[in-house]
Amino acid sequence: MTFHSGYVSILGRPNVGKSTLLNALVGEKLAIVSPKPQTTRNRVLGILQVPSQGDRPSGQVILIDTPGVHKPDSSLGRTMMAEVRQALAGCDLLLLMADVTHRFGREDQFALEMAKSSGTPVLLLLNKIDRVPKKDQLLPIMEEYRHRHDFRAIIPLSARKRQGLDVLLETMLKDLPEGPRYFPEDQITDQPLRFMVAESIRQQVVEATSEEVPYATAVVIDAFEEGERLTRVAATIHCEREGQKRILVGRHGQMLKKIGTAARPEIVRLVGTRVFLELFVKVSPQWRESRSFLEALDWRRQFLEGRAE
Ligand SMILES: Nc1nc2c(ncn2[C@@H]2O[C@H](COP(=O)(O)OP(=O)(O)OP(=O)(O)O)[C@@H](O)[C@H]2O)c(=O)[nH]1
Ligand SMILES: [Mg+2]
Repeated sequence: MTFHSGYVSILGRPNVGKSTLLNALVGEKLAIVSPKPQTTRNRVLGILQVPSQGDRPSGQVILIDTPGVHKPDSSLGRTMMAEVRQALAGCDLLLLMADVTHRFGREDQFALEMAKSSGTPVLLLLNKIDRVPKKDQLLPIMEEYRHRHDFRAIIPLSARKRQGLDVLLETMLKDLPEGPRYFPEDQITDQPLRFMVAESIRQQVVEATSEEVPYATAVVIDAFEEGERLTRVAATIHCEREGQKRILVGRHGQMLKKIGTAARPEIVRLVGTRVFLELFVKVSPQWRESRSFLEALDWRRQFLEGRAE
């Protein structure tokens, strides 16, 4: 039996459900999901081991979730778009995702153009079909897309309800070349644990706050000490203004406490020990424009620098 493998990047405008799809396919929460757009800020790799089934060959699919395609208005936004371009470079297959409950807009067009100019085969995923009462409503949407690009296939699905995932899996495997197993069989991501812990905290910040606060916050792990039975984590939630800090701390520190309490179970699950979690809030004016701050947030860069030492 042949073994198919390769890198598959998920591309689309913010909020279409890219991270939801990554998590659904891998079966683990690897990426933050939120109803607020521009949640994902960096490439998130998820590794799928696929056993053979019927005609379907076995293989390994290396999925890359990317930030939503948008016109950036900050250095953070430009860094996010650079992450998207890096995910497109050298991948074997693209999954262009659209939200069927939304009209095709400027950002969809932008994503489509990126997909076209990459020269990589593209599968079009029409997501959120659970929100479409009659399935024949999908036909005109599919027809419209057919005129936009010569897609390898068009697959309606619901990432949230896990509908259409088998068809997607089978199509991906067929479209990927024969190749090696790139990662060990038991590996599901390349993200370091401490970054996943930071993201668990950011998920709760995004959920608990509104308006500009989710966009103006970043989580940095200051200390991460893994013991056999207890892991000590100290993290700082950076924001840009005093007013945001007041919101994040809350009256008598209640908001910060709420964020910590909500993040803890996931952190416990991730590290597999008891957790001592300390959270701080700091105003770092205009961190979204600071190159050094953005570089410090980039775990891939830290990893390489750590190795070089
Ligand atoms: N009804 C429905 N909602 C979905 C589906 N997939 C995702 N969502 C919701 O859509 C919202 C955005 O999902 P994400 O997975 O965070 O979207 P994303 O494309 O990763 O967004 P960015 O990271 O901001 O680019 C969340 O509220 C999800 O729960 C789906 O199949 N059906
Ligand atoms: Mg996302």
